[in-house]
Amino acid sequence: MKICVGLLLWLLGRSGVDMMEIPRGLSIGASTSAYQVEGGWNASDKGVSVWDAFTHEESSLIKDRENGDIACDSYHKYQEDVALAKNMGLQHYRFSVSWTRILPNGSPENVSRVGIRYYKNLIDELHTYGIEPVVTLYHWDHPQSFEEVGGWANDNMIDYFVEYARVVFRELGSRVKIWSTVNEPIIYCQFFDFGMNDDTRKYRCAHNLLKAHAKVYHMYQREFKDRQHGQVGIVLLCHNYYSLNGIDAEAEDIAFEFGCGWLANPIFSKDGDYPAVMKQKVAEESKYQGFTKSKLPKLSSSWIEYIKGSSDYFGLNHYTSFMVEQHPHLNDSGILKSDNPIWKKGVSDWLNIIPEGFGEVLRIIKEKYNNPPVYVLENGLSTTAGIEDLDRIKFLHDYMKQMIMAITHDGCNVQKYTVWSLLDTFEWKEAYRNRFGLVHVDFTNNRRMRTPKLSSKWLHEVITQRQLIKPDEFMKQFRAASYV
Ligand SMILES: *[C@@H]1O[C@H](CO)[C@@H](O)[C@H](O)[C@H]1NC(C)=O
Ligand SMILES: *[C@@H]1O[C@H](CO)[C@@H](O)[C@H](O)[C@H]1NC(C)=O
Ligand SMILES: CC(=O)N[C@H]1CO[C@H](CO)[C@@H](O)[C@@H]1O
Repeated sequence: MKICVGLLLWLLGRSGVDMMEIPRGLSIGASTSAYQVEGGWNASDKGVSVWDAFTHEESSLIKDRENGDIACDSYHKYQEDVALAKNMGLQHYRFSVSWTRILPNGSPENVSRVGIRYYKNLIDELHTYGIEPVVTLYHWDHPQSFEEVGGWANDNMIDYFVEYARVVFRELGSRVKIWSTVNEPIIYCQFFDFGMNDDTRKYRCAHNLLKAHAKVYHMYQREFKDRQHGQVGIVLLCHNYYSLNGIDAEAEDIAFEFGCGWLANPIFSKDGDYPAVMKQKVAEESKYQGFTKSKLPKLSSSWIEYIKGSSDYFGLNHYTSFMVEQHPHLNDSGILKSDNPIWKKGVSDWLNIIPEGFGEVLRIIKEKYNNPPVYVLENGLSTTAGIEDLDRIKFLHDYMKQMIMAITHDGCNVQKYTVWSLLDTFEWKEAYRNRFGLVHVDFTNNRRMRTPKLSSKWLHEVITQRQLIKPDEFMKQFRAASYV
């Protein structure tokens, strides 16, 4: 389909349809993560990560027995990725650094020059086109050797992470102004931690990730901030909740605190520490289950002070909402989650499409945490493979509209909006079935050919015109422009 972009712009500009403006200063970008796109799992001296080991050893637990050995092959095709981002007009690009590409055996004394070179090249390429790099240090792919001594349940991981982060800041920090420490720690601990699947370990895992985050934040302030002037934050997944009977606000709040609040409260609240309701409920349930003390580890008062405020922005991933009701002794929260049968879903069964929930979450963050700067670092829809992704355009439009209303009506301090994802990626246990990309990737072919979907053309128009273009308007004008 060949289109005349100039005409499309002209038609849209003239359409006279009342469209919402993109707030001044809101940066729009797209996101990926290392294991999900890079491939090159054994390129050069790269070490083995937990995801390399897991997909190779437990392939039966992954859809189609797939893995990320090649994924989108972004390790070799990063210039193509950046060109796609540039053609879309993206203002920032969020990606993550692979721990084992930088430190093949985990030791900070053994830095891979080839690994560092790869990320320097990628970042330089982004800067060439004026695209701001937003870089996550850890998106779940730590060295397998650390997993073998306990992974995130082992307190030593905290210092391993600090050592790794120091190398990355030293080597790449002059080129990067926005860092994220950890992506969605709770989700990692709840669903992807490879150890025993028990509550005690889950709480310990999150406890150590929280401390590791805070230590890296303070290390940056001490050792790099003066020279590099960057920001360091954390990325949390926050769902929205609606009580099943429509009146149980307590159920909604408990669900929020056991999800988003678990790590947001220690970092962003005025008093710090784990949420009060979480401390209380886990202590009660632990006693009920016969534990001699709470399964939730205690934060000492010095840790509480040290962790409080340890993030320059609130990195938010948001996709979905759930129904909730209280159910004593179900999990520690006493919350039963469900879906409303009338809700539409993405291809991922957890992804209920509820645009209003996005606005709710932004307002809750504003209220609970004193309106911090929010960088939305993931939001998007999974579909099946294909190029004509009208569902995605509608999803992005509807979610962005709620976000813009939260900004303009409610004063929420949202500064970045980032679509997950730039490309179709390896979606963890769902492998290549669930496609979140603005760009289609042909995983059946070794060349991993990339084809921009319709949504990437829509997003390009949104960014260049700074208008939230309505999906039907876009399609009308797009069809008109396609047929000249
Ligand atoms: C790297 O892994 C691929 C499988 O993805 C394998 O075919 C190849 O031999 C490996 N290369 C090295 C150098 O081990
Ligand atoms: C660095 O890597 C080399 C080669 O893999 C290895 O022999 C050496 O022991 C490593 N050094 C440290 C300090 O881990
Ligand atoms: C978050 C969580 O742990 N949810 C669990 C609560 O209990 C039900 C029923 O036992 C599980 O299916 C959920 O996974």
